[in-house]
Amino acid sequence: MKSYDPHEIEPRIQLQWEEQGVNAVDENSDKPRKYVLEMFPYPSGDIHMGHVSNYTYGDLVARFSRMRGFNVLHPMGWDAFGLPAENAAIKHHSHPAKWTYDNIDTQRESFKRMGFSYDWDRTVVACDPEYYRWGQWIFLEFWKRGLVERRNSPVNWCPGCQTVLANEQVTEGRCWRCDSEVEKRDLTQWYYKITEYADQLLDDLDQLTGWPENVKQQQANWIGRSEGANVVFDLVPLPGQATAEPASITVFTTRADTLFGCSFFVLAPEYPGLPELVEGMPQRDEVLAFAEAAAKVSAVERAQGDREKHGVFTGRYVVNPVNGEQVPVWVADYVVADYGTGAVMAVPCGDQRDFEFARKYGLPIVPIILEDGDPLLDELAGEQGRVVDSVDWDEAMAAEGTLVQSGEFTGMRGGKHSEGEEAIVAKLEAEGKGNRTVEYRLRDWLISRQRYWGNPIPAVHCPECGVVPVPEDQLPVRLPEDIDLAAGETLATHAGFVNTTCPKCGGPAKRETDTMDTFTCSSWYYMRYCDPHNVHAPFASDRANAWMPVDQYIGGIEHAILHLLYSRFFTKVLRDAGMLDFDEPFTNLLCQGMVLDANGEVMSKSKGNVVSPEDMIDQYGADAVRAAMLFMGPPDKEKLWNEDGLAGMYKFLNRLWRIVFDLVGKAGDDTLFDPEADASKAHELAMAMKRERHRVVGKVTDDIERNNFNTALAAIMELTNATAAFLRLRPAEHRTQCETGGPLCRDVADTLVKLMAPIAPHFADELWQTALDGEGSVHTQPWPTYDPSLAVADTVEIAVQLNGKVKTRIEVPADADKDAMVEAGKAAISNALEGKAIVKEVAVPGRLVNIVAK
Ligand code: ANZ
Ligand code: ZN
Repeated sequence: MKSYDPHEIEPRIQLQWEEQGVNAVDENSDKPRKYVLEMFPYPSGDIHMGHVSNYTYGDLVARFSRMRGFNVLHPMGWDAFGLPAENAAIKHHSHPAKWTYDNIDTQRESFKRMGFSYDWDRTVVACDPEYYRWGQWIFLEFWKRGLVERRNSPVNWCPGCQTVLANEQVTEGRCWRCDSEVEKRDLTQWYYKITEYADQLLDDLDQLTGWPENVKQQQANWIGRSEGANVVFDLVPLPGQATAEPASITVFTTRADTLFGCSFFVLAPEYPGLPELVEGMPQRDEVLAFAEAAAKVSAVERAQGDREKHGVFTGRYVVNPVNGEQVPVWVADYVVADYGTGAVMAVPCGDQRDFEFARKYGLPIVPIILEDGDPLLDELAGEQGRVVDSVDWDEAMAAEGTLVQSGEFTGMRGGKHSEGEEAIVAKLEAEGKGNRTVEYRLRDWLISRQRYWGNPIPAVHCPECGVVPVPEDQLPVRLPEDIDLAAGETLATHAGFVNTTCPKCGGPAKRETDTMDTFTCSSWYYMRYCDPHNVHAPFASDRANAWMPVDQYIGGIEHAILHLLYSRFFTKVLRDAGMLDFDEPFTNLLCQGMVLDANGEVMSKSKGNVVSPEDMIDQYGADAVRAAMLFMGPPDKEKLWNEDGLAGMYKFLNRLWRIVFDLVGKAGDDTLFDPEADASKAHELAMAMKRERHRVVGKVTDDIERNNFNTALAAIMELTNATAAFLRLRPAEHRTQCETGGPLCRDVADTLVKLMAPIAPHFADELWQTALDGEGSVHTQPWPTYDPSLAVADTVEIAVQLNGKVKTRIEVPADADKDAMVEAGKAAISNALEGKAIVKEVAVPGRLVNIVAK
């Protein structure tokens, strides 16, 4: 037996895989297809432990699926546009392409060292003109479909990255990438109209039964569909004014049922009609100064409930349409401009934000909805008009209850979608004072970026024809290679790029110099993998429809909103364009948990606690690293990386290596025991091993199908232990006169090697080829089958008690009923029972028999 040497085995086996093409997809195979995909990485250079876990999970699923008889598509590529490349180029006076492709080379080597089974022939690189060309083509397709728009609006500007950001890329007022405070600027930008798909993106979440609930919840919250009503409040004209200039203000509310409790009105600081509203008022200067200062507070911060709220009174009043009451109009920083109408009917009784604001500024809190059991309910019983106009509560009322002091609606249930809400909206509609409507939190996707290293937006600005799309046959619009970013050159200053002719009139024109958000590249790369060399289209529909949707997608939870939402959007648009015949791109989604250091801290360069996968491979080999990662815990949970676990796994592999050789040595020996007939200790241990073999294959199969990789490996260890217990017997004990033990040993060896193949692929292949003398690669072998009826023990050991004291232990058939157990128990202690009268017989299946006798 040779010893286990991963450093010798792994590179050699990797070469074999390449030569034999075991990872290549066969488009003509008639096996059922399976698409296993991990999110493609940004080529940042060295791989980290997060890559190791994510891609090890995917590789395990891919290898398992191949052995299960699937034709597996398992590709890899690079999300290669983006700022870090540009920044590195500026720093080193080089070109972003060089940095990017160097990093891709490094990363590809690391992935190969890890033994990941990608079909490298299908690689997609986002900055390759052959790929981004089709991203431009898709942009034009979106444009044709009315889903592209250029508009001027306040946008998020990151001073650090010197570019605009999508709403989704701003967290708590800061840039998702560089953490700079984001500013609002008015700019003309390009948008994808994702809001047109808001309903579908929300409703189709129901189809995604293979997605984690929390991801679906985050998407639903982000889309934020709210069903409610617009309600019109007339403005009270100023004294001496014939009519108010804006005659009314409309609000969006989900709680029209609370209208009788509206005691003031709040406008967002950016509310468009605000300057006119306060023109000529004594409050004018104060209001406008407040609005200017408050506008700086980001929408996200304003939406945070726990922020201190500020506001000023405008001096103006509006009329409540249900009771004619005049309510004061305020401006406050807790109302956002781009939701609903930017105006709110404040109901401090029912809304906590309004409640806090009312408390702070001494505005009335009128009780109009009460929880069941509230003592005020009795006091107000039957009163339609207002009796109580203030309360001393600590917080706003619960969301549902009974309406009080609400005119004809008094006594009805109140709440979202309640009886009261419906009745009041019906009345408003009848009087022309309101209408049902739906609001979304989702905004159109701002896709233009003022950076070089991205996919150029294929448009031309012509003084005669306006904004003109670049014709398809002129794609791709290539990024110029001769650019000196370090010298401050940009696409906009690159004369060779900017100056062009108009595709429509042929006159002199300027190219669009914005590039697309890199999330556009990652929104369809998985479609390109299905047909990566197509030169006529992004992909052929029949290829994409044959492989997709992706059966198992694996990636980080940080993509719960952005990437997954955008990909779902692209899928639906391309489906509507007739290119795809399914609604959702990813059937099953696994979001991996972070890999932390041994103390539970995030690994980072600044903390100096980064564990290098390359170092670990140098010491223990890739298979041990893979297995240790899998064993560290459930894939969707956080994992604490520690090297002891890795060292332990390396030991396990060594042990298993010897066991497999040992088993094979016994397999050839036809003088072994007879596992079916022999009653020796050897027989017992052999039967236990055989049971474990069937049980464990069943468990590993189920576990991997449910992505429980750590428990699958734990089960393999249990089979290993059962095998070791058998092998530990002295050789003489194995030998009896029979011939059936050999095949069992051979079968267990074979099984162990195949079960390990998706986990430690080089290790298993080497054992397959040497110890087991197998044909070709283990990765082209079928997955072991099992017989559940052989997985259960046929006897169990039970305790036999006399008056509660254990007298002896006996074996009974595992399926023995209570009577049989009692009979066997009585027989086993018949001596002790002699001369006694039996009072009671108790049997606990699988555990014990107790005889009570006097
Ligand atoms: C009156 C009311 C009474 C409200 C009550 C709530 C509770 P969702 O469910 O998130 O859609 N609102 C409307 N526009 C707003 C804006 N631009 N900025 C801040 N808040 C705004 O929230 C809808 C509710 O948010 C609306 O219903 C409105 O307050 C507030 F007991 O109207 B409600
Ligand atoms: Zn023109």
